[in-house]
Amino acid sequence: MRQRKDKAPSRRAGSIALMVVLFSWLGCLQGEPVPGSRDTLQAKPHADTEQQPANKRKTEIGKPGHIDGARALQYVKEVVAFGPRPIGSPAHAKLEEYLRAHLRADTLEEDSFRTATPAGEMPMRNFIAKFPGSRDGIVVIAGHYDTLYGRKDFVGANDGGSSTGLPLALADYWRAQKKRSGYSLWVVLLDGEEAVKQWSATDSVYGARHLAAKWKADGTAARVKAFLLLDMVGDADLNIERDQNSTPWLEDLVYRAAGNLGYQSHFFARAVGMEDDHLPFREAGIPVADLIDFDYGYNNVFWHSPEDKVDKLSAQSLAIVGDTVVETVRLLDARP
Ligand code: 1BN
Ligand code: ZN
Repeated sequence: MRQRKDKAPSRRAGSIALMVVLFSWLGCLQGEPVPGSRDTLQAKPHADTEQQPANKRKTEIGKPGHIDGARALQYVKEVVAFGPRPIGSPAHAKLEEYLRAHLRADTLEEDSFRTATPAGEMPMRNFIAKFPGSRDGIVVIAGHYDTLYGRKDFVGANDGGSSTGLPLALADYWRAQKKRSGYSLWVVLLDGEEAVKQWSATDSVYGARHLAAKWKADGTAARVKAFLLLDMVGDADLNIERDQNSTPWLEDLVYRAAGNLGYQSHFFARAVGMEDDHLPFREAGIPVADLIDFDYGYNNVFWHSPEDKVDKLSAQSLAIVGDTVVETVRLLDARP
């Protein structure tokens, strides 16, 4: 059994002006349910043990029909092996080649653009791999592939690595499915999530802002039924936040999906307000959910730290989030 982490708020997040709103964190420490959460299962940290009824039991990891967490972790390791991958770096360019190679069998769109940053004009590129479905409408699964700018000591296994590796494993899963009867699925690798100087509305989420504006202008935004963002999803001690900047009904659906798989103890024990790649898409009128574990090490101490390395991650966490995404897509497909 794994221990849950202390739920105290991150001082570091506060110091960089992130609005992380913690709800009743003292209550969490006492094992009480978080106000506003959908039920009390999250108060039982180990609800996904073998005592669960069969229909609530944890699904088998890495078996056919489920996301291959070991493969997702292998992708993360390969991505991290390029070294720090900030925009404009040689490692970033190598990673773009790697993404192209892995997604070349799919209908792959590259959204390349140049944009002003505090370090001058920079080239950036989003990748969009498309898996067509029979139903009208699109579900987007996205993550960012850049890492912290200006930090040569930061390899971003979780922050950048997991948000690249898990979407690649999801693409593998949907590619193998051949024919989809639900919505079309678009796996998006976003560039330029990290700030170049200091996180602000104009210095952050460059790729997301560009793609959301493009989709708004060309009518794609109106066809997107849901946008699921994956960021920092590999922590071995997995605690995905309920994000108050995300669309409530979609957050509820994600929680139901996690519950269907017996994973609810890894979801929504606390509520935060995240600023991340999902916000430009929300502004474009798209329902969004940010799946992020912003409790990475005690008090989030590994976040943006040289300690954000592969040894902190697990294949199981990647599989839990991956399976929950697949189940969320199934629930979206089942909606009238
Ligand atoms: C997540 C991972 N984020 C950056 N890397 C978004 C974020 C920005 C989180 C500012 C907290 C503060
Ligand atoms: Zn980051």
